Amino acid sequence: MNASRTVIAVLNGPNLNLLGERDPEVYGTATLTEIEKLCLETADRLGFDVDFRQTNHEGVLIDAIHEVRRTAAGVVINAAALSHTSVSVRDALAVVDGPVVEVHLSNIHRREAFRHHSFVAEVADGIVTGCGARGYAMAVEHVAHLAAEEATA
Ligand code: CA2
Repeated sequence: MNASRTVIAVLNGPNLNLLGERDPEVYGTATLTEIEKLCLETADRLGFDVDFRQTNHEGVLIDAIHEVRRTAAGVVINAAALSHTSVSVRDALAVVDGPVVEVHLSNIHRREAFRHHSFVAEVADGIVTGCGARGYAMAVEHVAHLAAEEATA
């Protein structure tokens, strides 16, 4: 495997820093720090490091995607509400070298109609939605699987 691509980037969008504070029936009780720990443990088991970030700003999220797009083994992204609105985030993800897996804590298809469409989904290799915090572990595992597959192809 290419040594410069052993980091999985886990990128989080607006308001996810508030997890654990409100709406546990929708988003569960885990805080973002607990989700980061889960990602680190999952990735570590599979031989990957994690670069875990959260921002409330669209441009900062796009800059983060640009920063990791050539160096990360793959990207797990919960763009939060930007998933449903941002063509810019979608376009940035479209030029990521490695696999991209979209994750949502809640099942976006069981919620309001405006959450049913995701621009991110159009450029994602996979989507995990409605599996709570565990969905992040599943997404990290799938990115690791796809990245390892790519490295041996
Ligand atoms: O289910 C998800 O993971 C979402 O990406 C979460 C976003 C929402 O806009 C998406 O439709 C689905 C919202 C994240 C905000 O999280 C909060 C957590 C606690 C309190 C307030 C907001």
